[in-house]
Amino acid sequence: MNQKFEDLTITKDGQLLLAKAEKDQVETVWERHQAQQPQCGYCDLGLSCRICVMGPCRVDPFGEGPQKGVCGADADIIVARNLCRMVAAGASSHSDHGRDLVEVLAGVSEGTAPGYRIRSVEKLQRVAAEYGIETEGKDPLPLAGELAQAMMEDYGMRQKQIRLVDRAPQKRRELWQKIGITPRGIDRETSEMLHRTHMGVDNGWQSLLLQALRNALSDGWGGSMIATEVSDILFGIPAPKPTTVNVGVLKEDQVNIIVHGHNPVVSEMILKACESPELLAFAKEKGANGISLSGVCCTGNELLMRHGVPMAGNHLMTELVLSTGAVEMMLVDYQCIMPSLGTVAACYHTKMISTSDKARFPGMEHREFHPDTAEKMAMELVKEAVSNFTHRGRTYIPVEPVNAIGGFSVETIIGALGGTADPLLDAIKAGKIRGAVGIVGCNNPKIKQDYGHVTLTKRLIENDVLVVDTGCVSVANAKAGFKVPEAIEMAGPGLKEVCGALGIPPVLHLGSCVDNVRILVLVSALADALGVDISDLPVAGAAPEWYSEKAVTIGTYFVASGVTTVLGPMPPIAGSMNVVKLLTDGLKDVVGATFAVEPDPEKAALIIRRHIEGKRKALGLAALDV
Ligand code: BF8
Ligand code: SF4
Repeated sequence: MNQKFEDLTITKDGQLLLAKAEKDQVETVWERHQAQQPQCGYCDLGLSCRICVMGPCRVDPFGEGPQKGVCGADADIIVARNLCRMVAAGASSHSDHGRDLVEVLAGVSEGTAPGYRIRSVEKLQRVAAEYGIETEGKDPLPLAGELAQAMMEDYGMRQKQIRLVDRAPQKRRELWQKIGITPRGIDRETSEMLHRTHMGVDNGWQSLLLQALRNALSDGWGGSMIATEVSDILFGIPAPKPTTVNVGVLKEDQVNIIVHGHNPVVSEMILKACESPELLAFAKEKGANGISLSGVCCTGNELLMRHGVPMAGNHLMTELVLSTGAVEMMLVDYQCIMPSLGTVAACYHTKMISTSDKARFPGMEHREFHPDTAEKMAMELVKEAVSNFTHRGRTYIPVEPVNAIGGFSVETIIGALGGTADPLLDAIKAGKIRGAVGIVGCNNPKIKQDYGHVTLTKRLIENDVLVVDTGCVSVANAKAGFKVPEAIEMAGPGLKEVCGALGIPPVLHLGSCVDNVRILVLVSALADALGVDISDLPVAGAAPEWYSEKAVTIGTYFVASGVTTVLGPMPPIAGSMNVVKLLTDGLKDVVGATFAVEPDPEKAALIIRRHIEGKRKALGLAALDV
């Protein structure tokens, strides 16, 4: 590897473990990324198409070679179709995750999911009421069954509109209605998106992109929102709790188990097994001082939010945590799990377990979790992890963990404000807080790991912009020390005063990627309190290091909901200036928000601050010249 590790990641644990991986001859994502250079220019511009077998086709961006595919599709159609299919894939991933949770909710109601229960009856009743279900005098279990059925209907096509769209401000709902993008069934929108991008169906690049907005909304206000709400019902509404982050959370003297993936259906059962007295005693027998569970990626965020379970790292750390040699077992479910992990683990004693019937990986043992047997399966697997402790070789845990606080659900944020959003609004009106930004998304080897997230966050909070984050950003920001109350010292004077009075950090951890819907709920509450639309608020979204199709969908539902969003890496659309112009400018006249692309986080911070001050001015609030 000829790049300096400091050029690849800003994190100390990442740099030190890259050196260790090199010594151990473990190949990493960065090396494979380098080996792929130069990546295909046609694909990068979105100008290649392999939708049908008259192709594959490509359009020459320099105007010298072919300008149309075999079927006659031009650059605009090809670029739009490719992007639309990314949105459909992202929406289906989140929504399928939500569906798995709804099935567990139904199982709890029927008594066929013994390890699970209703942890938040209050939220169950609240969400059931939103679905128009009579809650008065009903026991939680039958109520859970009715809610699960109603949510399943949301996935189908019987309705004109999915239920939770009603949470959006009235003006936004009217706008969606007017332009015809109110999401109907969750699966329906994804299925229609795939239909419309089949050869010979929708060949209007604008109408295709409008359907992409509707498809993304079916995720944001549908599949993902259901995933978050049902997770809260089954596992509890998150509340602030202390935790620790980075590779230093691994313990030399304990059995280390890592959960990776997204759905808390698996990780919650593993946590329960790790706490069982029987297995803790077994760990002692094997010479370990306990069982230490930690997470990577979003299922880790789910556990961190609700239980304060530590986080070993974000997306680009998932291979490197294994090269500590200190992990007895890693359990994965689905999404963002590199198929390289089994090969990395084979260099150490780590056991790799795949758990989902829909996700298999090379070099992993497949042990399927189902709601009826999950509890038992978790006990068996944790026992195997403990037994593996005696096979451990030399370990390398090169850093001390960093403290952080997670668990900021909308409920706790409003609670911390004294029951209404008013104090936050007052602080925004007074200019102590200029606005709020949701920084979301992944790591991507195209960008120095965590540099985009941490730099953007730093610049925003020092300029009195409140930051909320999710997914892999939230881990980056926690590692950087932004998530302890003392971090207000890094904030501007106004934000420092407000957060100091509330005893909260200037950067609030809102959860996993499906939890981006908490941001939608929060901005809706702010818009309602002000009597305006979401697009009028001094808020923005950002995804400085995104890589996944899910991130495209999230960005799209943010924008369709009225939140202007700045992307770091350029999506594969530059082959069509029409598509680029529509997404970065034209959408303003359609949904009141746009995308922007700026890989340099210093410049992205300026774009966002200008946007926020512009919105303040339009609301009649004091605005700064940025
Ligand atoms: O859903 S932020 S790398 S882990 S896609 Fe994946 Fe991106 Fe991380 Fe979670 Ni979200
Ligand atoms: Fe080529 Fe058209 Fe087929 Fe795409 S759909 S591969 S552009 S013929």
